[in-house]
Amino acid sequence: MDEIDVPESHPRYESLLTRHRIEEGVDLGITSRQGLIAQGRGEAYDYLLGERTLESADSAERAAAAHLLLADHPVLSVNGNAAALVPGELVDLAEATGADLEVNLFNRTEERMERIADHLREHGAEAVKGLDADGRIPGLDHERAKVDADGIGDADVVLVPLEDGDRAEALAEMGKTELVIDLNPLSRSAQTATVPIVDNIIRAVPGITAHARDLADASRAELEGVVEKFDREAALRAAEDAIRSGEL
Ligand code: PTJ
Repeated sequence: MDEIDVPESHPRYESLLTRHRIEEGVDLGITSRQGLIAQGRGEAYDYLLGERTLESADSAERAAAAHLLLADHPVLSVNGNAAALVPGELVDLAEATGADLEVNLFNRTEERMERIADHLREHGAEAVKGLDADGRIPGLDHERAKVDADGIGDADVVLVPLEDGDRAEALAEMGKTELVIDLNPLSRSAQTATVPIVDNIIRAVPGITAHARDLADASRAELEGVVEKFDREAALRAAEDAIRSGEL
């Protein structure tokens, strides 16, 4: 990665690269200004977690990969922060798992929807859903509820990175298996997820892809074994313990 003028050996390289991508996302009209605040909150948790993927998060990433491979219709939901931080990595994950990519925004504007879809296509996405908006998530106000009927509306497994708690809960209530990436283990999104992945999206998405490639030839029984072995309560507890007792 040669996007910033800082050597990869710099101790804060990843954090500086992340900030650069989010700033650029705002400049490109992809990320909302609220996305900058959300990133700041995420960074604080990442700092407390030691800016690393915990063993429990790695297990969650493997379970997420197994869920995506077992799904009839997996969808990766993409918001303005995810699109700025990991566009190519999301395309790779979609390819590795056969998932659809769908733009789904908290602060929805048609302009930002189009820009994010274009940005994903520039990073190799062939089809991007979300623009039809002919489906609704029950129990949410109008703009936030819009989804594609043949995308998230029809999905059995949805990956929702950096999601707002209300919508995460509403999706879970629709009976969908929800895989959440969120650095805050206490957030409602992480608390309601089938698989809470408490890790930076920058590390989590490539982590899930690596597990999906590793599991590509696994049988259904093996994949179901990975899903069953994952303990969401233990993963949430491990992340909270790491934050509370971390050595900085
Ligand atoms: O693009 P939009 O309109 O869909 O808006 C996206 C944001 C993120 C602004 C919107 O969904 C929002 O306001 O989210 P919240 O309620 O601030 O929640 C975001 C969660 O993601 C928080 O719990 C953060 O700790 C977490 N987070 C932020 N950055 C990262 C992160 N988790 C993982 N990796 C990150 N880089």
